[in-house]
Amino acid sequence: MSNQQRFPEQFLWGGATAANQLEGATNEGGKGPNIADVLPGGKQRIQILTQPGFDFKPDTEKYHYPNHEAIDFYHRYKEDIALFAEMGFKAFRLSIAWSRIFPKGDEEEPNQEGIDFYHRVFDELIKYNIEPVVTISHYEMPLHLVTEYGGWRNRKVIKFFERYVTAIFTAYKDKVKYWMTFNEINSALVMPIMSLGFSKLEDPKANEQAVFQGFHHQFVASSLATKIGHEIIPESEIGCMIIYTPVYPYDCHPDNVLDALEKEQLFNYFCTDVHVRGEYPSFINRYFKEHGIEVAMEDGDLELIKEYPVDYIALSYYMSRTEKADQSDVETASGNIVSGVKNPHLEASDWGWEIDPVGLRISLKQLYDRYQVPLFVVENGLGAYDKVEADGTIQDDYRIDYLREHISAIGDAIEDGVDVMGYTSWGCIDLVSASTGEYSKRYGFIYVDKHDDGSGTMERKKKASFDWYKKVIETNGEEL
Ligand code: BGP
Repeated sequence: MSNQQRFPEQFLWGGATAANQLEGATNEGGKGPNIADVLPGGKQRIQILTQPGFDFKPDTEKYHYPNHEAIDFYHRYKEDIALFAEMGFKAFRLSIAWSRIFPKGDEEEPNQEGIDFYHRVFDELIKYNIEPVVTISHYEMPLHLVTEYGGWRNRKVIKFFERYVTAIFTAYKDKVKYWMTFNEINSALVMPIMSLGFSKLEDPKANEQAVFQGFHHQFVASSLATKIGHEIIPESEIGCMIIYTPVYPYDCHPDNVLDALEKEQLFNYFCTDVHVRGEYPSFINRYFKEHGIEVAMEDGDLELIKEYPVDYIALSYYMSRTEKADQSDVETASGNIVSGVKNPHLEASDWGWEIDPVGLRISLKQLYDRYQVPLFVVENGLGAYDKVEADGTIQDDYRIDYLREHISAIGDAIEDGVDVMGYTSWGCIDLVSASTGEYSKRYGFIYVDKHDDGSGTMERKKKASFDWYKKVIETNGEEL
């Protein structure tokens, strides 16, 4: 397939990860526990993420989420980065674990050992001309801020976050240009525990009140990060990060079209409108009124949000979503992150995530039409069960097919006039899954010999997709 010169010269090809799913070494280097450290893997995890009223009493002894070990990037980063360099990565997205820098979250001074660790990682990336792309907060709130402060519901957390971003911008000002504030900020609408640091509340009304209050604090915090980041690193680019799932109406019945539009406004555009336009969108007023939500704000909050919008939008894209106002007569798409109804035109992954490459082109066009700021696809990929063959190879053709179609859709969007900065596929090296807390849902070009029962050597092996992606980068997306 030829896609000659569809991708710009400086396109940031690479892969994406998050500290809690990658590093392990949970108790090393002075790191404190964070929210991800105390979430167990398997069925119990999904309940904790989504079930209202889960009695959240973290017990670090009882809960053993595999991120205690994850894939041990903390000790093996040199080997892993050398493999990324071999694939020709131009960029590597990683997150900084807040609790490595501020172990409890509310200290005055940062933990030097934590600062030093990321210096070593960034130096290693720079050695190979790989641009670090840093998520400031990726589902990793220090546990103390969760248990003692109630997470982002508490306005005091803004101050702690301000200290954290000041410390990391200052430390890494000569090494990191690309930053993003909160991973998948809008995901709190379905699972607040990961990003806002509290379990879904039993009473839906109280839950929504808490979520939107948490959002407001994060919006203020994000604007402060943009302000401080630009002061300390004038050439920095600081983005927001959302999970984008275009919402399709089930059919052309006007009620269904309106229903899909409203769900899209709330899930896809509420957070980005505030982050990019610097204003709460007018559609939210009616929603707040009908749901009895009153967001407490302080003087100067709205001015700050207006003055310091983000520079670009980073997005994760895994699936589209189909909605119908009355869902009583249709099958639901229960595997999707936000369920909706089953789309009869789409296949799904082994975990029920509906696969829709055209949806990625639609997403990019929709976002660019609305905001006219650069877009960065920082997550996309296929979670699958991989098999090591008798000869030691891993033939993940299904992953290559998935990625080829999605990258091609980005090429189409670029030809449509959309400004796309780069593509970092999710889990470029196998790591722990965020939703299942297990190793068996694999995304990587690099296989890691580690299994859900705790067995495995952690040995790294190249999958068939490794050479394929290397070629994609080498030809700047011409050969897919
Ligand atoms: C996103 C998260 C990632 C990641 C990815 C894949 O929602 O930002 O942390 O894990 O999804 O999801 P999962 O690991 O659940 O398959």
